[in-house]
Amino acid sequence: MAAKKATAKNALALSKEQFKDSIVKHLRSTLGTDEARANNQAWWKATCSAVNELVFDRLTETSKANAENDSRAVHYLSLEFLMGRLTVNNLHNVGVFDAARDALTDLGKDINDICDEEPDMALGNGGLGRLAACFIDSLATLNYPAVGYGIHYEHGLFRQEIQGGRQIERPDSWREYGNPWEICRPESIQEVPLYGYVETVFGEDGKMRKVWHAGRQIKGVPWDIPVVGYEAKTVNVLRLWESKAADFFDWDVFNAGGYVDSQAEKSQAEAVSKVLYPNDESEQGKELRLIQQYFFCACSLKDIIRRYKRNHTDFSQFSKQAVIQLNDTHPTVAIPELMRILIDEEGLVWDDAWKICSETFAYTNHTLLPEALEKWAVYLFEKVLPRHLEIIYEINRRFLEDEVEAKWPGNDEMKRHLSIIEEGETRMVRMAFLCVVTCFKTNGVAAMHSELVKQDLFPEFCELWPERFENVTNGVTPRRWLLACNEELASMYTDLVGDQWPRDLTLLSKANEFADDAKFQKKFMDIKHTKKVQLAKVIKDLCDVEVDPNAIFDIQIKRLHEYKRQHLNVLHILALYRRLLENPNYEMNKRVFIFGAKAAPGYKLAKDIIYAINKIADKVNNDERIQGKLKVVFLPNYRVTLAEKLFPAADVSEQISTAGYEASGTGNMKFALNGALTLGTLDGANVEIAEEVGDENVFIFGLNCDEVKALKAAGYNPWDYYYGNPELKAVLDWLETDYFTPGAPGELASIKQSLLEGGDPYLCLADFASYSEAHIAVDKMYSDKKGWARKAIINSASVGKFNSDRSIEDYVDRIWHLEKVMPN
Ligand code: OX2
Repeated sequence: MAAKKATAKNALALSKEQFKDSIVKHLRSTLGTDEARANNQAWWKATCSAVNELVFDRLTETSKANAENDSRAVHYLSLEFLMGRLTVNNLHNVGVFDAARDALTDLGKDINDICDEEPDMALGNGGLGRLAACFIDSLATLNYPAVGYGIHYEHGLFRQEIQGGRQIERPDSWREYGNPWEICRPESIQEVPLYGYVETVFGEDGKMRKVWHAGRQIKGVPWDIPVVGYEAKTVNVLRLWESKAADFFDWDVFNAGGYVDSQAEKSQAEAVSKVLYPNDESEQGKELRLIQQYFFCACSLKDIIRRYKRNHTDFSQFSKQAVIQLNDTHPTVAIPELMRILIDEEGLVWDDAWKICSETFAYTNHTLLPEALEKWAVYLFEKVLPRHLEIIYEINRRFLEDEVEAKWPGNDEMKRHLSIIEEGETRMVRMAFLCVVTCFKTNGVAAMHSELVKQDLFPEFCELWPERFENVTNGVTPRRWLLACNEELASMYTDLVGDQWPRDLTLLSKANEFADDAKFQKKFMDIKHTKKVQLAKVIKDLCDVEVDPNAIFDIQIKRLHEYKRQHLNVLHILALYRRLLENPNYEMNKRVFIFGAKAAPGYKLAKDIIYAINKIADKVNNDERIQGKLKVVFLPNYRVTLAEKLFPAADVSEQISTAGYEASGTGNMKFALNGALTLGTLDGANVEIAEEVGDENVFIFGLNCDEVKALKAAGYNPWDYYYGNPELKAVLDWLETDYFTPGAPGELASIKQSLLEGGDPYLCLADFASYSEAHIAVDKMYSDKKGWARKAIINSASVGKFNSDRSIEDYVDRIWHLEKVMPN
């Protein structure tokens, strides 16, 4: 019997024949070509246009329903949305994937080739941006009124090339030849003021007012990306702002004969949405970055207020109608901006404006890393956003004089400690403090992280307002991360539990009953093998390395960062390699270590680690002495599209951050869902994954969070571990030789240096022995085929909790309090 497929039920669904007609029609009338002349790119665009006939209709119906119901909506402000490709996902969500595939087949085209034409929409760095993408998918699927707001970057995250083992950054041009999913909305353009000065004026009534005379204006042009809910009638919008020079400026200067100046004005304005900052979890102290933040917040708030005013004449209902979620501190400047609009433009008094703001904004914290907690120099604020700085000062004054004084009377040290303004040589605005002081809720992204947010990051704020702190554990959309990326496993689950699991992922738990069933195990592991064969081909194509699909595929894919400890993985690989060289009979299953990671362009050590992985791979993969038992692969240009091929093919999921540093992780969830076993520390959501799948089905190693803190407090000395563990010493010393970089000794030495002289801030050496033992346990377990299959099944079947639909329902219950709206 042919495997059943989960496809979205859809009253509007097109038959194969209708789809064919529609594609051909669009080839001709939209793209000006025909079946004979069209290239794959044209076929792809025609396919998208055919889908859009369904999608755009629903978009209109959704916005009509929301307007008619005057429904409360969430506005998700995020500097990053890591959408990846949309075609396959949209086909699935609209419920026409099969029709499209069959139509294209009839037309002589392979749907995979056609969909491969789509560039990734990489408007984000990593987990934070991908989370935003999963969340808007879930919001639409659950029929909640929601708008995602962000920046329409001309260039997304850089394309990574590897040359001579090193990362080279190339510009990403995702929309160079147009993007069929986006709609420009010139009717909703917004003006954004910048720079200038603030004037105090007194009205005829004697009342004081502030007037901001901006020195420059730019305009924000909205581009709407439809967000198609699964099986849902809802199509929400992701509205991304593109910056352009404000028209009148061009003309004034131009008419005065300043052609060159008018061009400069234009390119300065356009620079604002030109590039995504390629930093993950580190502050980027650039004026342009502050302007980016303000630009998209200002445009989005104006848009929200414009929509609100369609049904309201005053602001009394504003916080009932709109909740604004700040995705990390990047959109914090929306807070003083709303205060400014309400007071300076709408004429509200401070207390009323403050009440609205503090009932409207909520804030999600994604990291505890001190370098990622944004601070902006006061002088920069003063220059770019002078009125906003005044407002921040006033928010701070009231907070310190009223709330802090009441709780800790006369305690100036506490005031200094909690002030939104950090005193020092360069005075700074602490954005996270501004969020916590204003927002009605602050949440972390996994249970453990949310506890640390309360205990370590904001303990005094938590004492002041314990009710403001929440947890919402992250999740991932099962539509993209199982249904679309692992067709084979998806069909198997549909056979087992019916076609509703892409909404209710807990249905998969039925597979637990079959975890010991030989036939079920075989089917499950055959699928894993198929996905490994497919990945092996990708590896051959991209890296020219042959890997054996019978080997253990051990994968670490995430941004390159010291706290994520790719270098701990490297040290262990070297130890294994050394064992194999010393003892050719060393018993182990064949193992392929696969990495995918981008390093921030300015992050030297992270780039050195990429270089080390590639150099070690060159050596290991070509060393005949080890008989192919060990392979190392670094896949270039890790991104959503590559991730979709990696998660389904993994046996082992490397989640090895120093405990207490990874807020949640979401890759860990995608791996488990696709049947990989976690090898990880008790960090972030690993803790909850272990709870769900059972401790016996994960490999936990290393220091826990309290032990990390204790070791650091006691004075951690990495040299103790270096001298105490001969194998560790040997592999570290190896890095200083020219073994992996013939003729160039010392090229990999920076890693050793950071781990010894550099103090090993992320405790790689402290965790090495335990990590190495855990790997032995992995290897042993893999030899027990049935035992492994059982664990893989249990993992996949037991992570229903990590559906991003559940995360969204938690946000709705605990923070947003939305009602569903069903479009017609
Ligand atoms: C990431 C966190 O590092 C990761 O742990 C988390 O899963 C993800 O956000 C989504 O919540 N930039 N990226 C993150 O935090 C920041 C800041």
